[in-house]
Amino acid sequence: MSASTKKILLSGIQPSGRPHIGNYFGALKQFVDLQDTYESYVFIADLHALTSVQNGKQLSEAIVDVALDYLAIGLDPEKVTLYKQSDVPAHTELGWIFNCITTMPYLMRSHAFKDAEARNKEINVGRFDYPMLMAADILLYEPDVVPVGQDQKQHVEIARDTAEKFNHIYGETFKLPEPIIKKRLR
Ligand code: LTN
Repeated sequence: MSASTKKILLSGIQPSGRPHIGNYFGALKQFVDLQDTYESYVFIADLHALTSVQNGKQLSEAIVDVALDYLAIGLDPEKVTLYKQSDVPAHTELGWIFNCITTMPYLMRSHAFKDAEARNKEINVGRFDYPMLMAADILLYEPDVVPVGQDQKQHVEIARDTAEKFNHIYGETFKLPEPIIKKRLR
């Protein structure tokens, strides 16, 4: 199949510490398994990591570690477009536009927000808004599929809701992506 007729896959991983075996089986392995079937975009979500890492040196190192791990597990840069989120300003630009069509009560219903708030009331605004940047990460590339771990399922649903909401307000623009969730082994 030529590149232009392949379906599109997009996913990312947050560089806040070294990816572990759970990330590997939960999400990363799927990127490798699917790289021949899909036109793939896989990125390092460094702006998302800023919601929890505020040490520049630590973040720079984690970015390089994730890049090395991507290569080590067998992602082929000849086949897959590998990039760093902050190198593409459109992610934050579209994230802002999504902020303006999304309500606070809607975001307050997210599991990730409730969990974070239960642990610490003083969560930062970036943390609260995490799903809007993630919706932008996804919808910009018009992917057909978004392979993620089980813990990210709701974030992909939020991206779908946001696409629908935008399309409703401004006219048909964004494609609704399907999550691919790996079943737990047991
Ligand atoms: N939230 C994800 C990382 C992530 C992502 C994305 C995954 C940021 N943007 C877009 C898929 C699509 C995580 O913590 N693993």
